[in-house]
Amino acid sequence: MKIAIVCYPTFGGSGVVATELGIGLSNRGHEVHFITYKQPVRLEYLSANIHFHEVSVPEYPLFHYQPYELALSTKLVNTIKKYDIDILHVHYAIPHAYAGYMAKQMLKEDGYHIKMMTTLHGTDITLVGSHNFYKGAVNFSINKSDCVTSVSNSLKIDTLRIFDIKNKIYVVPNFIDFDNLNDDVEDCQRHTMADDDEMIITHVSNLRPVKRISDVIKIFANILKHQKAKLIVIGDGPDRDKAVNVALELGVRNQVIFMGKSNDIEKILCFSDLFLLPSEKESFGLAALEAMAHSVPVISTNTGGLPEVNIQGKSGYLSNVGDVDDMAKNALKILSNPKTHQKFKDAAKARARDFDIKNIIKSYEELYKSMLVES
Ligand code: GMT
Repeated sequence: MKIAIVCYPTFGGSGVVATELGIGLSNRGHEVHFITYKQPVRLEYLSANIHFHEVSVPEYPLFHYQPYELALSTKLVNTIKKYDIDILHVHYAIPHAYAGYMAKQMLKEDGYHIKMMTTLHGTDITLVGSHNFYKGAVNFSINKSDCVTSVSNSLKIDTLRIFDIKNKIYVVPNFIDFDNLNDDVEDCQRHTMADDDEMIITHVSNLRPVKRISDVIKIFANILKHQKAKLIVIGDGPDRDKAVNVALELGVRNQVIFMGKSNDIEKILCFSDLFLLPSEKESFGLAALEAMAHSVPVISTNTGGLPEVNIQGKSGYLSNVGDVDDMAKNALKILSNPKTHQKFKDAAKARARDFDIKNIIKSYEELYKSMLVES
């Protein structure tokens, strides 16, 4: 099939999922066209089967906001026609489903009927999309999609609760490409980060308020009362300064390493002992799944789709949002004994294997095929 993928090309989870899916589809012989404003961060190479089409938005001083949706719709129409695309797959409803619908309508005028799948990722529904400023347009464009998927059952339930959705929502979870996982322990540079007697605790996110980065620091400070450790924070965002201040207030600043945005998360995960994800909301928690794939147990909240990924008492533990004492207690339970730690590490990896791309990608292919069969 010829598949056009629209996504955010940045470090966010939805862009990572869309990019890995496109690479996976191309490995299975499909022709994949990424259409977005920048080459996606995880798309390191282009090949005969993977193409990238940049959406440019010229600056014009009359506009307070440059009309990205118009540029995207136009680019979609031109690319779909030029490459005879079969399926348009948009990731993150805002504004991609809306621009995709406009492209569909424009193409219809020329007798070209493209099928559009919209994959809902989380904040497009629970945070941004539910806002009254956007809700009508998001609701409309989800209903106008030929197929709608969500990355967890929890997100599906949220979508049906928040919006008035007429079409079926298929749950297709996020995944890990184990064949391309860089899990080579010889690469591990643990000694560069921590002393031999220190545990390495990791958090990866965009440091937005929904991630509750202050809780990450508080949990870590509680752990430090009983266990020598370092905290590595990967990613950047609006709450970084707040996190630095909390670390200073709690007297743990010297034990926290802020690494900023990184394309080398695997290198950190390979020597991480524990992963913290105390989010307020999380439709799936791809960062937690990636940690588990590297045998890192997860301490998370029990919000949204996290219980569909992290299994209580096996791959890690789940607590109520904000209960930093419980999260620290659970972390120490895992770390206090090497045998227990190893048991959790093995279970985390085993659980992550349930999300192997080899199984998940087939669900997308089946849905694409069924869309093409419908007239
Ligand atoms: O977590 C974020 O803020 C980024 C956001 C995104 O859209 O890139 O992540 C969402 O999609 C990811 C991929 O499907 C999910 O793993 C995250 O749980 C989800 N984030 C939230 O629901 C807050």
